[in-house]
Amino acid sequence: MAKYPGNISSLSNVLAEHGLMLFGGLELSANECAQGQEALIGRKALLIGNAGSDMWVQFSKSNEYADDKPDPMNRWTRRVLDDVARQFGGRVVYPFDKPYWPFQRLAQKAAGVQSSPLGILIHPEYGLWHAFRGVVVFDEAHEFTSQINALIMNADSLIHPCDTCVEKPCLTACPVGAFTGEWLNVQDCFAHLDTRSEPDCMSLGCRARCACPIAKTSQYNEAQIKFHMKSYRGRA
Ligand code: B12
Repeated sequence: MAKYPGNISSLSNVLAEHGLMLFGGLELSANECAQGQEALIGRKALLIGNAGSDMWVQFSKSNEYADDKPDPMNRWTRRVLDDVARQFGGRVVYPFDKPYWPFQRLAQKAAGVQSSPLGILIHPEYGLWHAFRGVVVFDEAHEFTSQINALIMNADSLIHPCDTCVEKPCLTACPVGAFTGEWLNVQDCFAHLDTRSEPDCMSLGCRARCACPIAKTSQYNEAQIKFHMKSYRGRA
């Protein structure tokens, strides 16, 4: 069996150099696999992502950020995580590759995150200010398998951060009421973004997401918010 450097903590340390973090581990079931990837059912995997602005600090210093080509963050992510996976002997699946892997379902199983009233998953420590960048999948025989078993969590014991939030300002902050409480009306949202009228969510960020009182200190910085709004609006 191949020997990889250290353990999952070493992998976390390498991720931290890029502002990335380990959100948790899981065993993939049919519910967490993309169509056509059923061969991976039963494999152990690690969910990688970012919270706050640590990743932004690293990404915004990269060639991809500056090279003026499409999808800089996806290209940066692929370069960094493919390299990490090479070092530790796994393969990465990405949230932006098609057919899409159900990252929100995957994250609920691996990371103890649950749906907010906005539909985006809310994390007990980082609130709405996190995202997922990849899942590293390992062979059955990989030495990390038993370590991942120890990371697998019991979803029954989770506290939902929104349970203590009585006012739910997220549901009333959108200037065009695009959140129905069940889903986001993307057309209404985009129509408002295109007017650039006040409040200008393109530069200030999604008013609903910013209204969330949980984990304000993890809120993305101004440049990061603008970057994500631009890439969100660019996807029709
Ligand atoms: C396509 C897509 C979109 C489309 C959704 C269209 C649709 N409903 O089909 C659009 C462009 C609208 C979108 C928007 C956003 N998205 Co989106 N999106 C995706 C993507 C790439 C694929 C979703 C998918 O089809 N999955 C496959 C199916 C089988 O899995 P599923 O879990 O059942 O997927 C459903 C949900 O994920 C849902 N969905 C996707 N995005 C969002 C966002 C919200 C708010 C809600 C309610 C649902 C939702 O649509 C899927 C199909 O019904 C995922 C990444 C991924 N691979 O999952 C990110 C993802 C779900 N999106 C994400 C984010 C953050 C957003 C934005 C906030 C973008 C931003 N600016 O940062 C916005 C939401 C805007 C807002 N104001 O809240 C994150 C969610 C993280 C989290 N904490 O939950 C993901 C996981 C990407 C990531 N790298 O982390 N998104």
